[in-house]
Amino acid sequence: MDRSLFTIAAPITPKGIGAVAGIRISGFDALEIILSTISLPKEKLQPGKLIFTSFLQEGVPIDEITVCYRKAPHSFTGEDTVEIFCHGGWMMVNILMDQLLEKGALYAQPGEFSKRAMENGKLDLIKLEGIQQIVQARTKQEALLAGNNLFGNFQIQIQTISERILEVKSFIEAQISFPMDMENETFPLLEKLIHIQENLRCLLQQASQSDQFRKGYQTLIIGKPNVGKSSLFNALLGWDRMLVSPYPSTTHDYVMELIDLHGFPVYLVDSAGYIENGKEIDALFNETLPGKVQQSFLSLFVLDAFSYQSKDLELIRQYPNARKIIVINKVDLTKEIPIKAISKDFPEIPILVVSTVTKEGLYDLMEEVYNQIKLVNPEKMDYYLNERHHFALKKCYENFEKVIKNIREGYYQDMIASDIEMASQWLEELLGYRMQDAAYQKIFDTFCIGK
Ligand SMILES: Nc1nc2c(ncn2[C@@H]2O[C@H](COP(=O)(O)OP(=O)(O)O)[C@@H](O)[C@H]2O)c(=O)[nH]1
Ligand SMILES: [Mg+2]
Repeated sequence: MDRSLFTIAAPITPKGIGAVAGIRISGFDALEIILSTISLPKEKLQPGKLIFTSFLQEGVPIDEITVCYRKAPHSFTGEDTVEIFCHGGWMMVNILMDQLLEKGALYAQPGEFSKRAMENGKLDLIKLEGIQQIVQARTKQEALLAGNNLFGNFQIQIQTISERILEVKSFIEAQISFPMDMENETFPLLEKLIHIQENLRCLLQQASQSDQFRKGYQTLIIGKPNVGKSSLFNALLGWDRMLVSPYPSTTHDYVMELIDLHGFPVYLVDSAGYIENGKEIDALFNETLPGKVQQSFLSLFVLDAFSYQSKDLELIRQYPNARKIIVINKVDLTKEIPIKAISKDFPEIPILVVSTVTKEGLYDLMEEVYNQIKLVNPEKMDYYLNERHHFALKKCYENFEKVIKNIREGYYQDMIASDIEMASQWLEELLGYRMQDAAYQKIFDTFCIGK
């Protein structure tokens, strides 16, 4: 069945309780369908105007709604589109949807509105992915970064690089075709190539930062039983997520929650207490711990200031390569804080002194976590790139490296021309000019209904 011949409809607001809910209808029959369900004549539905009216079921008004008609091609999808806003909650939306389907609309599939928008030239691939990133944003900063992708700056940057590549490609091709004519040309080929390579390198750096941002900054809290890991977890989270008790081994699992740290998504993970020769369940936990530390961005090693013994540092020594912070907790209980001895053993590791009871030091601890994040994000993120962008950029860069190496080593022309061609094809792929239908479909499949 060719769905593009049909008019589609779907809720565009999430399932749940809210003052207002929206439905979008798009396609050739959108206007006719809506006119058969409202108490307004056609001439009242002026394009682009929000009109107040009633929704009818068998001629009886069942809800007050607003309707906005957009005439093709001046709509999100480029087709005739009607958006209606009824009262919220999910039930009225369902009743209205039933009516629209009965009048001939098909229930839109995930991403189907966006797909039509692309097919009608209303959206390009990068913008489409930007919308998806906004919808899925976990922090304000993420939404703002994703928002940048709507306004074409990234496309302009890629197009500029593409044009520069085309310029050097034309030069090399001319050298192949008309070697005599080109002998006296003073084209700074290598200089231009290096400049393009530098642009690509900066974008790759942005792509790596974006990858880490998307993954989030997993921050694992570890230490012996009863040092106050769960108390710290709750305190940093701002609510009592974990059970806290004076009995050792209250926590027996990894528990993760998301926090927004100056716009960065930080996944805080509480864990069980580390016991070296404990019961079976402790052994089980110990087995999983190295993997967990390795996949975490950062580990907070918690010590108890009151019961501190130098052998508590053993656990820290087991992970020489992990990014870490030492947290000395319960400083409300003692004035003798072993900070000097510890910093002598671990001069490189930041040490923070806190109390989850008085809350002292907690702000500084979060600022130190933020410092660690900044260390891996040295540059301002201008673009928020996804895995697809990263892959295409990497491929383009690799081909480019080959080009420069071959030119430096004196290989010339045919081989170089073909690598340059590959590099420019990867940029076209990035902009979506060369994508196969299946690859497109994979992107739409990740969309929610109504988008
Ligand atoms: N005095 C004091 N007690 C604390 C502090 N943090 C945690 N505790 C107590 O230490 C005990 C163990 O805490 P918990 O968070 O369950 O430790 P965990 O086993 O490491 O998760 C509980 O009785 C907490 O109330 C602190 O900063 N000061
Ligand atoms: Mg605990």
